[in-house]
Amino acid sequence: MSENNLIAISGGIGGAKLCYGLDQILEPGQLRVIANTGDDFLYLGFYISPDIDTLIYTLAEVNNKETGWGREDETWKTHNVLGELGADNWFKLGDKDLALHLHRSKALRNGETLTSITQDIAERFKLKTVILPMSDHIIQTVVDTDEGSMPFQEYFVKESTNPKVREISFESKHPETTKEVLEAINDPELSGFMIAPSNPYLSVDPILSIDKIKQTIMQSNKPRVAVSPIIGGDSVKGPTAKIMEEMGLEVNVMTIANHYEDLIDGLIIDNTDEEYIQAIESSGIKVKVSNILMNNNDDKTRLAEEAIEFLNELS
Ligand code: FO1
Repeated sequence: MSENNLIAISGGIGGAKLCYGLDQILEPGQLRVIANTGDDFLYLGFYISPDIDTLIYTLAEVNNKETGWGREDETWKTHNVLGELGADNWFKLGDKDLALHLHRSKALRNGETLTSITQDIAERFKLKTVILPMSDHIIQTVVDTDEGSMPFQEYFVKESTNPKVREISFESKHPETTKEVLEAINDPELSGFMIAPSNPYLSVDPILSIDKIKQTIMQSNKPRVAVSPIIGGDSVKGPTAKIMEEMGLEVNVMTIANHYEDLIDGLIIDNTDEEYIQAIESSGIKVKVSNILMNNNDDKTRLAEEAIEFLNELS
């Protein structure tokens, strides 16, 4: 795999699984992940960046395999005492996870950028992949629902995704990316882009909402492949299918193809969705069919290998 230098565009849990597979088979430094930070928020005075942390914990193999977020072998003493004190504890921070939040929040208060502290933490976890926050500024995903407009984590965790989604927007005073992201996209050695099977509306769109990122990717002549987050008319995990229904979209891989239509050259869909091959290909997107459900680490590396092969076929 020595000739492959990839950029993955990813949110948290689902996307991190493919990034894990890619990380396993690529050489150090060959994978750079542009990570969604639209879910970031301030909580108990800490700067929380869930997708970055899920990516770091997953690639470092210290993630909680059941929840997909947070760390394995976690303890919850601080979380429980916060409850006893009547403080906010709707967003669960484990004790080990809290240490990372103390460290990152202090660095940010001292003027470090999210990019530099993320790089530092990734090195401490001995990652060979580079994790690049989409921005060093706050770009907040706001979910407009039948119960009002709310920041992403209130919708996702506090309200358990129960409100019905009407619209999703991204709010920022500085909707700018970083020089590190632009250098990665413009790297002449880059082989292509991989859009991970993250929620297109909540995890990938915040990244593409930054004009400079979208434009620079569109100007690149490197191939772009997405892995579908929808299998057999449902999401693998998380609320993607529910949100699609609420926004009046048909829950199938054709909708995913249409959503990414001007962005991607190829889409990897599941065997169970074979019936959509012709319709997707007639929209100008090449299709690869595979088993895209990632239940274990072998599934992740196999899918990553197939995705790289497909990307190389399209170049
Ligand atoms: N998700 C939950 O459903 N409940 C939680 O209490 C929770 C805590 C949490 C703490 C740290 C972290 O990095 C992620 C956490 N998540 C939690 C997951 C997270 O909010 C979402 O999965 C992502 O933002 C969606 O990509």
